Amino acid sequence: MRGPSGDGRVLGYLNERLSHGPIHLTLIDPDKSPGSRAASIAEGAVGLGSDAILLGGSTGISPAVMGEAAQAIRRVVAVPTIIFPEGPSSLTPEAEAVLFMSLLNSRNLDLVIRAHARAAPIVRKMGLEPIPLGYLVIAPGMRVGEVGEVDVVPRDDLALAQGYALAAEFLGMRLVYLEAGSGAPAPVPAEMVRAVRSVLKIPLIVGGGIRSGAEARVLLDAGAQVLVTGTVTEEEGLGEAFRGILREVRASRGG
Ligand code: 1GP
Repeated sequence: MRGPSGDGRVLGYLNERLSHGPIHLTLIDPDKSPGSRAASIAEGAVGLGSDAILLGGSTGISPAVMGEAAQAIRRVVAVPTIIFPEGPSSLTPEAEAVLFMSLLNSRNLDLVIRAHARAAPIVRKMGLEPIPLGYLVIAPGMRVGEVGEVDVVPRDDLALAQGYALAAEFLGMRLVYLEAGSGAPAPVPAEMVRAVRSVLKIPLIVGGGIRSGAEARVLLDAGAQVLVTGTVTEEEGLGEAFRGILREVRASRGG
């Protein structure tokens, strides 16, 4: 289904939300939070102002587990449920869209483009909306840096991050994601976010290691347009840390 802008419905929704200011996506790992628990996190997060749900995170999530979580989430929230895939095996038609992402700085061609060739017919058959995204892993990279066989971008190599992000834009990708790695001890540096944002014309997602409103504020001030958090809700539920992050996103939207 195409939205009014010609984008798919979910990308159209994200872009419409982005036209009012920064947004927040809640990442839920259905292996850690299956079915009804995923749904209750999603319901609470959306109630606090999160703009969409990402499903993914660990390795080896079965389509059944993914599907059950997506179905449960879609019963309780109206915002899109988007797969944040580890590969073709984690796809389910129960979600609405999939981040169709190339791991730009992986040494493994499978993660740059080959797995995509296997996944694309499945995505089409399932009727999932593919959202073209350039995924760039910044040091320390954590687990995705290891399993993704990534040459991580050093935290002070702003030019390298800018180059990758621009290349993604020029290749027609619709979003760029700077990822420090789930559970990273610190988020992507603000200077890098600022540098990338200063050259990029497509929306910039920042995730990995965001655990407080203060950290969110620094990234938003640097120009992050989409913040992704996962660990904070897995570890602390919808408590003060998560609320603080959402408060900062809302404040940047002017309310
Ligand atoms: C991981 O960027 C996301 O892919 C979220 O990271 O789990 O550290 O919030 P956290």
